[in-house]
Amino acid sequence: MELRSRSWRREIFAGKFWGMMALGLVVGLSAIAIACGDDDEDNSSTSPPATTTSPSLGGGSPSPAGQGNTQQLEAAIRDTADAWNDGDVQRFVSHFIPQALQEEFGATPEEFAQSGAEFLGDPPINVQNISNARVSGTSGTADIELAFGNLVQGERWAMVNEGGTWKVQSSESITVNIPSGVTAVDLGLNEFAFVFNRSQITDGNIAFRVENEGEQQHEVILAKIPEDANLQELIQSDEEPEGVETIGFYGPADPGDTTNLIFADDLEAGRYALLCFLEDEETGQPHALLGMISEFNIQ
Ligand SMILES: [Cu+2]
Repeated sequence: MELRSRSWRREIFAGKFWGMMALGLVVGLSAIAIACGDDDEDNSSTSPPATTTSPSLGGGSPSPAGQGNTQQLEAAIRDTADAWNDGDVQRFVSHFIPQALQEEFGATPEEFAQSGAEFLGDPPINVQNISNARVSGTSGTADIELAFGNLVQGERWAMVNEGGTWKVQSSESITVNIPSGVTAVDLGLNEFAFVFNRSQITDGNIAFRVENEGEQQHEVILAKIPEDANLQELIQSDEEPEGVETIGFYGPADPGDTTNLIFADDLEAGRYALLCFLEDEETGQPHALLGMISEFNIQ
């Protein structure tokens, strides 16, 4: 069988979701040993977002002490998201060192400027929370909870202050806890199935607690699909099928990897598919065609 199913996914994820993957939501970037917080007092693991006094934002040179600069760091993080949402390529790019842009987007600043305008701002990024912001000299880190469209993601950014501008140096995914009151649905990934208890899904107020229980890498693509769609036909479609909306994405996940798929807003009523298109290590077949495909309904 011709394995065409990847093409529309590639199209989606090479285009619209390229930025999402690149932002470190998916790829486990080699985490630069992040400033480990033995350099100042502002590093309790339970510390809330820093509330230290701060000099005015956007000031020229960084202060040597670091104390108080967390607000500049946080402002830069929010400005990065704003630039994305505004479609302001130059401003967005200005918040990354070239190496980070290369690692996370596979592009030089020039290449990014040429190709970036297409997908910037779609979907919008909403910074929901910044915590554990720390600054030491010209280095900083922060844990960021952001909604990329409807998908909530946790990221840890390592940043560097260059000439008064805080720039992303590297990022890695971190797990966001499922809020209380949200139904946590365990979702196991293995060869070759999505394993979950469909009866747990009674409404759209859910989150998935994902674990790769298998021996191969897997991914989760959550897509809203038309009520009358033929799922088997759909995954073999050459083109991005009409009416398919990708809601969430995770992977590739190594065996044993876990994450939470959390949604900013309840999932709308409708029909949803879970898909994995990674290729079987033995046959090269996409997992979806080997059975790693499932669906559920939200009333
Ligand atoms: Cu798989």
